[in-house]
Amino acid sequence: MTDKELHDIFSAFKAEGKMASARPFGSGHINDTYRVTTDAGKHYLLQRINHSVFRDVPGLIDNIVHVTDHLKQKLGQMHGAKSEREVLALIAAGNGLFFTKDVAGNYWRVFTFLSNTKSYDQVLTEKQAFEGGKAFGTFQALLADLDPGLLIDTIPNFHNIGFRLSNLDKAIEADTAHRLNKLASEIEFVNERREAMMRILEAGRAGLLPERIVHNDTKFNNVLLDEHDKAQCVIDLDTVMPGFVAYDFGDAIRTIINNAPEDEPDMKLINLNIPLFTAYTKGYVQQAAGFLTEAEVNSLIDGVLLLPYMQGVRFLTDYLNGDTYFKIHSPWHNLERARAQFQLVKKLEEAKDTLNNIILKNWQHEKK
Ligand code: ADP
Ligand code: GN1
Ligand code: MG
Repeated sequence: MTDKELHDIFSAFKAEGKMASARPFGSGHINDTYRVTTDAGKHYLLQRINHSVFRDVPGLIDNIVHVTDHLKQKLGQMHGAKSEREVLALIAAGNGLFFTKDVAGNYWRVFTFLSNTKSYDQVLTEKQAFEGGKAFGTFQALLADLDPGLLIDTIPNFHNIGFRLSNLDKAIEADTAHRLNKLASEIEFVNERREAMMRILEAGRAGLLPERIVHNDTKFNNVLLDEHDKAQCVIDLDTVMPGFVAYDFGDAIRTIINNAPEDEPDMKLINLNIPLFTAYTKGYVQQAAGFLTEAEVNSLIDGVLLLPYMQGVRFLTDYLNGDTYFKIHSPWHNLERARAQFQLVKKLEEAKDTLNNIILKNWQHEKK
């Protein structure tokens, strides 16, 4: 995008001042994000919403309005909370809506920029992990009384592993990008675990796990910490919709417990960091103990195994489809990502009992 184009798009929003500069920001795989500074010295976050991923952008924006209004109202009742720093705030466009459409048909939105915050692709300290757990636990707790009927499914079947596996099967069948050869071991890895990975879905279908409003994209760079590494704001609300708490727990752990980045090509470097796992679990359980059922607590470990597995399946599918979904930095990026996720699953399988004991110990401690 040129500065002129960004300037024109930004001027559709009721921000303070005109765009003085814009620079690409963050490392998200889906939306295009820019940090805008205005001639009035204010900072904003301008985003092009990926509408091939999110098919109903007005519905998605409505979801965010419902969720952020509810969070603001709840925080308003809490002593010491600062809702303007702890909840994302959309800026209205001149059309009265919270988004605008450019001449090419792309959707854009603007949030106030939360200054003096950091988002980490990789967690470095137990304090960060603990604060992340607190942030996502509080997020779920505050939304526990929002009517799920108000929200649309922004991506239907988002964490439905049956759906994700059937998409992989279709991609294998079509082999559009002619990449199927050399993937035998990855496909075998997936196949060996198909049934085991259905546990959460089956428990949900049997009515054993409640559907709640959850975040659905809790990788660690979707929580902002302040300059002292205290939790400040949960961001990236595009996938907030009904789901199971184990999905949020598992997706967060996927990025926290891994000593290496999500796309680490060297398998030897993919190791588990148990202290970071323990710290996240402690922060999460502290905030969530008030609403979690025993069945949900027992499902968290299944989420820890499922989410990296499902993420690997999604990366592998995208690789086979010729990289149509996730942003990539090399032609083999999605394959490297898939392999790294499967390696993480192997490590998690080995440590499953240890991890579950940590979850249960923290839960018992909070219930006392
Ligand atoms: P994506 O869906 O592409 O991941 P995000 O909404 O997560 O997009 O935004 C990308 C990055 O921009 C985040 O990881 C974070 O670093 C930063 N970010 C997002 N919203 C804000 C905000 N309101 N203030 C400051 N930084 C933000
Ligand atoms: C995407 O948007 P971002 O980068 O926070 C993806 C998540 C994946 C993640 C993997 C809407 O998240 O589901 O877990 O990449 N978001 C969507 O890094 O598909
Ligand atoms: Mg993000």
